[in-house]
Amino acid sequence: MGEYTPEKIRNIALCGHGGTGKTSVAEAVMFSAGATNRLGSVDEGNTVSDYTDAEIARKISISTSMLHCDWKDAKMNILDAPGYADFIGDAKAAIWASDMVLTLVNAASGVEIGTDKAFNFADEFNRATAFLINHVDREFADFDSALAAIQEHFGNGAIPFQIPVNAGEGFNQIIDALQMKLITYTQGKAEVSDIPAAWQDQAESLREQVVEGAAESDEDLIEQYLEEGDLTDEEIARGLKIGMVNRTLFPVFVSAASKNVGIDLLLNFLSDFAPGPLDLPIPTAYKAGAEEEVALAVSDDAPLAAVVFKTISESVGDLSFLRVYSGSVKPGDDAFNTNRRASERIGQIYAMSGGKRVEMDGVGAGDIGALIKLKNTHTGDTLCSKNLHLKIQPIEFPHPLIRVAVAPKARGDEDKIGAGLQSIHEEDPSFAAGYDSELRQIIAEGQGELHLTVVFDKLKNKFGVDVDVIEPRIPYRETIQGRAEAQYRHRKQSGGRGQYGEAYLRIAPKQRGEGFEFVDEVVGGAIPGKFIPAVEKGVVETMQRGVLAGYPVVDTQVTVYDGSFHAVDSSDMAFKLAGTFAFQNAFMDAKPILLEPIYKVHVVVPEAYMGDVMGDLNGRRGRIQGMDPEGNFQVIHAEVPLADLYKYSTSLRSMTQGTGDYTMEFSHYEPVPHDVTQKVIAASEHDRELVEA
Ligand SMILES: Nc1nc2c(ncn2[C@@H]2O[C@H](COP(=O)(O)OP(=O)(O)OP(=O)(O)O)[C@@H](O)[C@H]2O)c(=O)[nH]1
Ligand SMILES: [Mg+2]
Repeated sequence: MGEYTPEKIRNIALCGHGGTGKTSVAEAVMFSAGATNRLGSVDEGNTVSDYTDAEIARKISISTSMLHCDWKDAKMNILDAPGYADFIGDAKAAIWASDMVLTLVNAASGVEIGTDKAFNFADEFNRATAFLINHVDREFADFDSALAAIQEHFGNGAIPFQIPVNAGEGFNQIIDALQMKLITYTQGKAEVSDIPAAWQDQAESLREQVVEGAAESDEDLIEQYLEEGDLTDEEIARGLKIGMVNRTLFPVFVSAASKNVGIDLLLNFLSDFAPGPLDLPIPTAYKAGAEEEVALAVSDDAPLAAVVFKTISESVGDLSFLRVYSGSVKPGDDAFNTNRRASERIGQIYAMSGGKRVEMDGVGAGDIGALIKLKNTHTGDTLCSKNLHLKIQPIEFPHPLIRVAVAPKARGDEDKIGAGLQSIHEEDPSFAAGYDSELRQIIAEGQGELHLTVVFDKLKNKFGVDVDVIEPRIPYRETIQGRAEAQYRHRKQSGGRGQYGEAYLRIAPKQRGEGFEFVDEVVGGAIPGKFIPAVEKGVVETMQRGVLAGYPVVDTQVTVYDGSFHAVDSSDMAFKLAGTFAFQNAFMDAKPILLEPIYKVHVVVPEAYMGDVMGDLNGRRGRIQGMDPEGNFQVIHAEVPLADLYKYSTSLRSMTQGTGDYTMEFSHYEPVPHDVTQKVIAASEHDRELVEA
C-alpha cells in the first residue's frame, strides 16, 4: 500500500541549538532533490519550512515542519525542528518520530546547550545520531575546534567522514572519505575530482577512521578487518549502520547550508547508509489494560500501530502528524484511538512540505503522513487497528518552566479562553493551562515567554479571544507560631425559634507539612456529641478561606474543650458559626504568619556566567545549596521563593546569552519575611475591597 517499502524510507529529524542552520539545511535538501526550483533563505522569509507569519517575522523556527523529497529512489522525510529553547517540546517529539537525528553544530560556536539536548533525547529514545558542522563558510569557522568539542562531549564515536579544504569565507571544497574524492562547488554545481597530493595523507587517515569505526561496531567485522586490513563497501555499510543503531558511532559531516555546499553528500549518506524504520526497534506497545505485549512488524500487512507526534492548525483544519510503526493506514479506514477509547474514521492523508500538502494514498509501515480532522485524537495518542486496543508509551513532554496568569480583555470571555487553551494544550503538551480556584486566576504555563506569546497569538487568531498577561498570585499559606485560646457564643433571638451555640477552642502549631488536626476534649456533654462535627465544619471552612490574607491555613491543631448549648435553640448552624468565630479569634492571637512556596532550582550554565547567575539568585532571595560540574557546564542548586521566580527563564537567558537552562520543582513552604507579609496582606485587602465594591 505504501508507495515506498520501509527499506526505502528515511525519517530524519534536524535538531540542534537555535540558529545552527536546520531550516537552511531543509531548504537546501528540497532544492538539491529537485522538490523546489529555487533555494529560499530564512533571511528573506521564503523557505519551505519556516512558512508561518510568526516564523517569517521572527526569522526563527517556532514549530516542527515536515518536508519530504526523493533522493536516489529513497523517500526522505525531514522533520525540521525548532532550536529555540522555548520550543524544545517540538524538538523532543520530532526526535521521537524519527529514526535518525541530524544534530547541527555551528562551526564558529561549537557545542551548545541545544546540541546536548538533541543528543540526550536521541539517547533516551535510542535513535541514531549524526552531526553536521554547518556555517563552515563563516569568517570564524573552525572545523577542528568544533570537531574536538563534539568528541570531547560525546566521545570518540564521533568520527569525521569529511573535512573542509578551505573553511572560512568562500568555503566550497570538501574531502569525502566515503568516496575518497574531492568535491568542489562552483555556482551551484558539484564537481568530483581526485584528492590533491597535499591532502592525500589526511584523506587516508580520515578513511581509516571511517573503516575502523565500521569494523569496531561488530565482532565479525573487526576480525575480518584485523586479518585483511580492509573491508568491502558492503561490509563498511553494514558496520556503519550497526554502529549508528547501537549509538557507538556518530558520523560527522560538514556543510554551508545557505550556500548549498555539502548537502548532496549528506543526502547520499542518508539514503545509502542511514538507519531506517527497519533498523530500529519498534516502540513497545501494550494492549490497553493488560501488560501483555503485542507483536508488531514494520510491514504494511501487520496490525496498525502509529503515534500522533504533532498537531498543527491549518486553514483546512487540524492536521495530525502520524508516524506509523507497524501496519498501514489509508483514507476510509476505521482506526482506534486507545488513549481516548474512541474510534476514528480516517479521512484524507497528506504528505507535507512545510505549509504545502499533497494527497497520499495511505501511509505505509515506517512512513509519516498528516491526517486531517481527526475527531478525538490529540498529540501523543496511539492509533491502532480496530479491536486491537494497543497503546505505545506516549512521548513525555518537558514540564513547563514559566507560569503567568491571563485575564480576558473583554468581559465574559473566560469560557472561550478556557476552551481555547485546553485545545492548544492538546496540540502542544509542553504548554498547560487551567483555572486555579485557590488563586482565582487562569494560569498558563509554558517553556518561556516566547512560547506563551505564540500560544496567546494562536488564541487570538484561532479562537478569537484576546488576553492580558498578568503576574500570577502566589499560593501562600497561613499558619500560627504560638498557642492561643478563644471562645465564641452565637446567640440570636429574633421571634420564633432562637439560635444558640458556644465553643471554646485551643489552637497550637504543628510541624511543617503535618496539616490539620481536630481534637475533641469536651467532657460532660458541655457540647452534645452531635454538634461537634458542626464546630469542626466551621473551623475547617474558615481555614480554607484563610484569616490573615485569604490563603488556606495549614499545620494547625485545633482542640474544642468546652462550650454550652440550649435544649431548644441549639443547631448545627449555630455551632458552626461558634466554631468559625472562635477559630478566627484564636488564630489572630496565636502569632499568625504567612508561608510561601519555595522551589528547588537547578541552573545549568557555562562556567563564565556562574558569578552573574549566583548574584542574581541571591537578589531573588535564593539560597545556593551547592554546585556540580557537568561537562563544560556548572549546575547550581538553589532554593528560591516562587514569588521571585516570575519570568526567571527570560532573565536567565538574557544573562547567559541563551546558554543557560534550568529546571524547577516545588520543595516546601517557609515563613514569609515580614516586609513581604505586609505587602501580601495589603494586596489581599485591596482585592477584597474590589470584590465587595
Ligand atoms: N553563512 C552561513 N549562514 C548560514 C548557514 N546556514 C544558515 N545560515 C544562516 O543562519 C541563520 C539561521 O539559519 P536557520 O536555517 O534559520 O537556522 P535554524 O537552525 O533553522 O534556526 P532555528 O530553527 O530558529 O533554531 C540564517 O540567517 C541563515 O541564513 C551557513 O551554512 N552559512
Ligand atoms: Mg529553523
